[in-house]
Amino acid sequence: MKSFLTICGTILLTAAAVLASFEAPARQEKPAAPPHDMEHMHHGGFMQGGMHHAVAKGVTLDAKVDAAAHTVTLRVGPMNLPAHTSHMKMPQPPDLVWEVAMDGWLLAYHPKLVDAGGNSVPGTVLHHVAFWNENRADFLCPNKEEHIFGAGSEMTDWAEVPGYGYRVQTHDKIRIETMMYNPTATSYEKTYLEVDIPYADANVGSVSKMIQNVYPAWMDVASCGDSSYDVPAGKSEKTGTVTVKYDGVLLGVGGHMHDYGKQIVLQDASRKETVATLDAKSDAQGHLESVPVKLFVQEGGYKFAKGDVLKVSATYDNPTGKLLRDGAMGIAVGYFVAADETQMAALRRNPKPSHDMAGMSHDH
Ligand SMILES: [Cu+2]
Repeated sequence: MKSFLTICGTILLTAAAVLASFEAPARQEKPAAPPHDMEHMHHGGFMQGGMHHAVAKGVTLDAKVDAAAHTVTLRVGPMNLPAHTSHMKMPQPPDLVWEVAMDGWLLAYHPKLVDAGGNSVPGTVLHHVAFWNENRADFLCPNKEEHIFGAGSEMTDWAEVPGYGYRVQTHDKIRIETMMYNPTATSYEKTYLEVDIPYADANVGSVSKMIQNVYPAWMDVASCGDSSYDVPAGKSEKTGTVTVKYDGVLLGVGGHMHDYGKQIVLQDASRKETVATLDAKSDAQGHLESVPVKLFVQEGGYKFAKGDVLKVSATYDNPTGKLLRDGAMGIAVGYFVAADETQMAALRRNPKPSHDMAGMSHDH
């Protein structure tokens, strides 16, 4: 299993994280496709490649609330994962929706893979998982839904940042996109993805009153488009910008890249300052192991002003000698705290009428 991105057992590892599929539902076309393909329409990159995933049968979402422990455990499965199967060949779980049953804050996300007997399964078989709040627009890229959590095979653990949480309301619909693969020589039967989510209840106690809202900030070299892009052979760099529309602070920043990723740099171009330079860790073959996290919590956060243009760049060094189609992503990921919380209320959207068309019916 690849390394976990936990920071020396301390509090902070912000959102930092390294995520996974950030292909947002940015595709706006409404193609007439057979129903079994619909779940993946919003994976723009895949569609562009003219490729379709088969949908795995019998995969469901179970949400178990442990009220005493204040933890929700989401469980996606069972999934059968034959050895040596690419993500394109693997039948994939459909998009599944978790309807939130509490009013409060999600504080952390702890993903793991297990088999039916509860034994752990290596994270290498998770291509990515992504959670999207269908009831809210992203504050940087309002054409996308709010992307609240993601992880790839590095199984990034999003640790709690004490005093901060992601606000949810009863009936919020969180769409869960899961993509599996199995590059290993071992087949795994009846695999489950579990994500433990500690939460705080808004209706209980004084503690919850001290929690500040965070907004996940995905600062992508693809700006507000599809996150996947082609990476050429050899060294390459891709740069994008995104404009901050609210005053506030960034609590910390991590990054998400794919194999052969080298570095992510986040700059505030308006201020001509480098916010963070994150050097990826890879194994000898260039397979990505982790991207570090830089925290600003101690200093009260890194200040962003409304109108600031953020510049993100990602460098890759692809040793395969060929272009890797949709092989790269470059995203700086952090938690944003708004100076004026009331402005953020405008990001709330009306729920979609139906989930049969997940990813297709976004009203951009
Ligand atoms: Cu990715």
